[in-house]
Amino acid sequence: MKQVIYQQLAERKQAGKKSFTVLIDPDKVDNASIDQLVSLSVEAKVDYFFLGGSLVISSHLDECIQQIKASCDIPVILFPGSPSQVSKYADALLYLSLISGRNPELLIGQHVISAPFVKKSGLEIMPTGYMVVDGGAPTTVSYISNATPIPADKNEIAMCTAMAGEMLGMKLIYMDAGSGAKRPITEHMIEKVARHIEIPLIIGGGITDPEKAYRNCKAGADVIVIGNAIEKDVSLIKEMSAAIHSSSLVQHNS
Ligand code: 1GP
Repeated sequence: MKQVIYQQLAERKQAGKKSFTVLIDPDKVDNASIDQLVSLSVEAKVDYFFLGGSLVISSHLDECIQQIKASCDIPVILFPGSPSQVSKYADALLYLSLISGRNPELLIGQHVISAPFVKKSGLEIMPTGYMVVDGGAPTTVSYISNATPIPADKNEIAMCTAMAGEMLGMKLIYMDAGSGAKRPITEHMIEKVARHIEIPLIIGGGITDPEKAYRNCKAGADVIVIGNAIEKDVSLIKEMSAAIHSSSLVQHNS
């Protein structure tokens, strides 16, 4: 199986380089906004695009990806809320298992149903332990997943969940307070988890200012995902990127 993007993520982690990911919700973009987003992202040296969401209503996922791929080299990684959000036009797929929840459908059930289709897609598959953390208000992901999020102050639960995910063979851990979370994940929790796993740690949900993104990286996040704040103000891309990359332990040239 392909491991090109994962290899790059792992190497970046090894080198202390932090990565910035812009989350694109296909429901919230059109041709013109994609063009603008892509050109600002190229300029700001965004590392990855995540595409998807807990609930996607529109049906232009393939077209969105093709439009992005036609105008830049930034890898497009699917972040699917359901198997219907798999597109062969992307570069890779976060193969998410909701390890913070106890809903068997999102731990393994939907994977079984979609396995032949996912395999046939030819996408690079990245097994990802997905952990939803309470962000202060119900988010789409917490409602749709029908699973209790990890309480925001239970750092040990987060740590043990991430450790279990890594030992089960997950290649990435993604801790998410949910899109538009009122309270993003604390640095204490990030630190606790980062100290106990060796695989790359992705953090997202409710990050709205560059200082918070910077602090998250310093606490141990390897990849920062931002969606909502950029939807509201696309010009934030530049500042966010600068903050995240400046937190790298080494010079960020790529
Ligand atoms: C949500 O982690 C992502 O799943 C990003 O969250 O939209 O709040 O930036 P925001």
